Amino acid sequence: MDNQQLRAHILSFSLDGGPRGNQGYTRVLLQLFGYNGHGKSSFINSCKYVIHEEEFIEHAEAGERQDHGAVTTIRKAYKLTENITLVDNRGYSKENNFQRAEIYAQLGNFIPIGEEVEWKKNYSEVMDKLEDADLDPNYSDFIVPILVHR
Ligand SMILES: Nc1nc2c(ncn2[C@@H]2O[C@H](COP(=O)(O)OP(=O)(O)OP(=O)(O)O)[C@@H](O)[C@H]2O)c(=O)[nH]1
Ligand SMILES: [Mg+2]
Repeated sequence: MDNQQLRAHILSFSLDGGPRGNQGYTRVLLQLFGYNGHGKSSFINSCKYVIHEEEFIEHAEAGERQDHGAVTTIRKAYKLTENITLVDNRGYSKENNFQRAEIYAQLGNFIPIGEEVEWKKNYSEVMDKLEDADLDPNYSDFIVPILVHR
C-alpha cells in the first residue's frame, strides 16, 4: 500500500466493515496519553496535515514550557475522519497515584471533553469529581488508548 492508498483507506475506514458489523460502535476514539511535552498535540496536528493534505495548521496548541508544566490542560477532541476522532488528553508530569487515577478517568472517557483536567490531591477528591462529573457515557465509542512517548 503506498501513501495515497493508505490515506484513502484511513479516510474511508468504517466500523461497519467488520465481519459482524459495527456491534454498536459508531466511532473510533484514539485516546492519546503520555508525559507532558512528549508530542501528543503535535501528533494530532501531523495526522490532520497528512490525512487532509491541507496546509500545516496548529489545531492543537503545541510547544515547550520552561517549567515543565502542561501546555494542554483541557481535554479536546479533534475529528480526523467521519469515523475516527483523536482526543488530546492532559499529559502527566509525575505519574503518582492521583495523576494515574485522572489518566484512567480520561481514558475511560469519564471526564467530559472540553473540560479542564485538574490533578486531585487525595482519593476522595478524585472519587467526588468522578461522581459529580456530568457522566454521559458514550458506549458507541470504540476506545483505543495510544501512549505517546518521546
Ligand atoms: N523533534 C521532534 N520534536 C517534537 C516531536 N513531536 C513534538 N515535538 C516537540 O515537542 C514539544 C512538545 O510537543 P507537544 O505536542 O506540545 O507535547 P504534548 O504532549 O502535547 O505536551 P502537553 O500538552 O504539555 O502535555 C514541541 O516543541 C514540539 O515541537 C517530534 O516528533 N520530533
Ligand atoms: Mg499538548
